[in-house]
Amino acid sequence: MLDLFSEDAPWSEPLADGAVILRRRARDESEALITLINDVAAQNPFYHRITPGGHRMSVAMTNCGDFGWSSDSRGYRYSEQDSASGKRWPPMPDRFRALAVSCAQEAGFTGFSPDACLINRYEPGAKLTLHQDKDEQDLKAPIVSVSLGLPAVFQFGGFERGDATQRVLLEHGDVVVWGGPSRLRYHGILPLKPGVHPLAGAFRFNLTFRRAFR
Ligand code: MD3
Ligand code: FE
Repeated sequence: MLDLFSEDAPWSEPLADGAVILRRRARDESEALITLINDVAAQNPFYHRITPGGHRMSVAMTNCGDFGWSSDSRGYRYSEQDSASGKRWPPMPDRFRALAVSCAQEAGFTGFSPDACLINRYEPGAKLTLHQDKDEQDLKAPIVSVSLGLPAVFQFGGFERGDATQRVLLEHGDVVVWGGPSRLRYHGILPLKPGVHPLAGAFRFNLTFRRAFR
């Protein structure tokens, strides 16, 4: 049916200089995206990485694309292989790339060409403490993040760990584009509340599309 009232259509919310939330932007294709996540995970399973400090991360991760981000006792890095299995990462599905590129474009970033997609899986209680994403070579390229499944409270701060933070709820289908001056802001995810999502079950998934190497 034609959506005459468009209360159902995606909308955008500016968050900070260089950062915009495209609310529900991925909702209509979310079922296909979750199927593709499961396909990737069937090849390179979600895994709770160990930080260089020796802690097991509460978020489980896998990747697709030419490069994937992971950590082990030796440190954090982007690499062509999954250090857990020694296998290459599965290719980035065309549908993933197309979504990331068009969302970046809608946010004003032309020419985005992601070479890495990190896939995070949150279970109840899983969190990501405040951090910066700065392992990428080209900090002029934005990061595009896609939230699927259970909602989570996202925290975003300033350019130093101790700066004040804002809290924003990220829900199923929300896309956030981070670039320009926001690219190096501290950010994190508060512990996930338990729940059941009709498409994602007891989980929250987050895709982050990145340009790791020039
Ligand atoms: C702000 N992921 O994977 S997405 C990460 O929901 C990460 O799983 C979170 O932080 C998640 O590194 C947050 C939103 C996000 C992603 C990257 C950013 C916000 C960002 C990079 C710079 C500034
Ligand atoms: Fe991050």
